[in-house]
Amino acid sequence: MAPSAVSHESSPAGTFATPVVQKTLFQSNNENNSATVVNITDKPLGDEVKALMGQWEDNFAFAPIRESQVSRAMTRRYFADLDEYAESDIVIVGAGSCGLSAAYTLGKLRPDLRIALVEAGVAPGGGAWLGGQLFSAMVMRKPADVFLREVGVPYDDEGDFVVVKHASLFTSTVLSHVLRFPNIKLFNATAVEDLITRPAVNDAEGIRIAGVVTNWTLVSLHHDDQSCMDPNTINAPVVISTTGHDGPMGAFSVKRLVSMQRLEKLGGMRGLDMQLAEDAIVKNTREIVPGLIVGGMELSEVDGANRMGPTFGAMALSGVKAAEEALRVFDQRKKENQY
Ligand code: AHZ
Repeated sequence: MAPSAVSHESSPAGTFATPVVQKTLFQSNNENNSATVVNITDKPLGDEVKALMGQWEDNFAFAPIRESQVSRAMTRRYFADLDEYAESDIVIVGAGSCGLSAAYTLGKLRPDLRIALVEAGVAPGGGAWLGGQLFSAMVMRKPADVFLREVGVPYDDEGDFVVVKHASLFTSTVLSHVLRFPNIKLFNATAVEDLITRPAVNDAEGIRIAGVVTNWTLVSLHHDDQSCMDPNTINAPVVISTTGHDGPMGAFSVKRLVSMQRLEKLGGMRGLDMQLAEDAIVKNTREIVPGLIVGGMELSEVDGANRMGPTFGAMALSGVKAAEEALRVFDQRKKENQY
C-alpha cells in the first residue's frame, strides 16, 4: 500500500516499496490516435523524497566526500570511454533531432554495436529545443507520429499533422532514452574536425570513410590563434553525419568531402517548401560515399533539396532511415575496414 496524496507527514523511508519507473512507456493509441503514455508525472511524489521534506534543519547532511573522489569518478569513466570507443562500430556526428533519432533506432536494433555520438555543442539537441521563430510547439507531419508513440511523447492530433506542446519535450525525451543505452556514448562539447579516409576497395569510388577526427570544440574554435593543437581520432567502418544545414558548424562532413575533392560541389540548400522538402530528405537519406551516411538537413546541402523550416517529422524519420542504411552496409564496410 502506498499513500496517494503528497504529504509532509510521510511514513519513514523504507516502510513502503517505492516503485522505480525507468522511463516513460508508450501503452496504446486512444480513439484520437494520440499517444497515451504512462507518464512519470502521473505518479505521486515518492516516499523517499517526501521523507526528506521538513527535515532540512535537524536531520539533513550530505554523505562525506573528498574532492579527489569526484575527480576520479569522472575522469576514470571518461578515459575508459575514450579507450573503448576509439574503435567504434558506428559514429554519429551531430546530436540534433536527426542524429538523436538515428541513435535511438540503432540502440534499439543493435545493442551489440558500439555507437559513439559526437556533438560539438555542450547541449545536445541542435535546433530542436524550440519550434519555428522561437515558439514552443513542435509540428510533425504524419506518419512521423509513429516515432512519437515509439518514444512516448504525447501530442495533439490535428489530422494530417500532430503537435507536441513543446519541442523540448521531444528532444529531452529522445535524448534521455539515448543516454540510457549501455552501448551508446555521447561525447558532447567535442567537434568532428575531419574525417578519416582510406582508399576505397572499388577504385572508382576513390575513398571510403573510416572514422572521425575529433577535438574539444573549444580547441577547434581556436585553431586560428593557437599553434598546433593536434586532434584525437575514432575509427569506425560507418559514420552517420547529421550536422544540419550550412552555418558556422553545419554541413561539416559534406563540405569536407568537397574540399578533399571527393564531391565536386554541393547542391546548396534550396528555399522553403515544406511539402517537397520532407519527403525528399527522408527518401534520399543514404550512403553518399562508402562508409558515410548523410541524413537530416546536411543532406539538403548535398542534393540541393528544399528546406522545410519548422516541421520536424522528416528529421525523426531521416534518423530512422539513416540507422537502417547504416545497418544495411555495416557488414560490408566492416569487412573492408581491415586497416
Ligand atoms: O552542434 C550541431 C547540432 O547539434 C552538431 N554539429 C554540427 N557540426 C558538428 C561537428 N561535430 C560535431 N563538426 C556537430 N557536431 O550537429 C547538430 C545538428 O543539429 P541540427 O538540429 O542543426 O540538424 P538536424 O538536421 O538534426 O535538424 C535540422 C532542423 C531543421 S533546420 C530547418 C530549416 O532551416 O528548414 N528545418 C529543420 C527541421
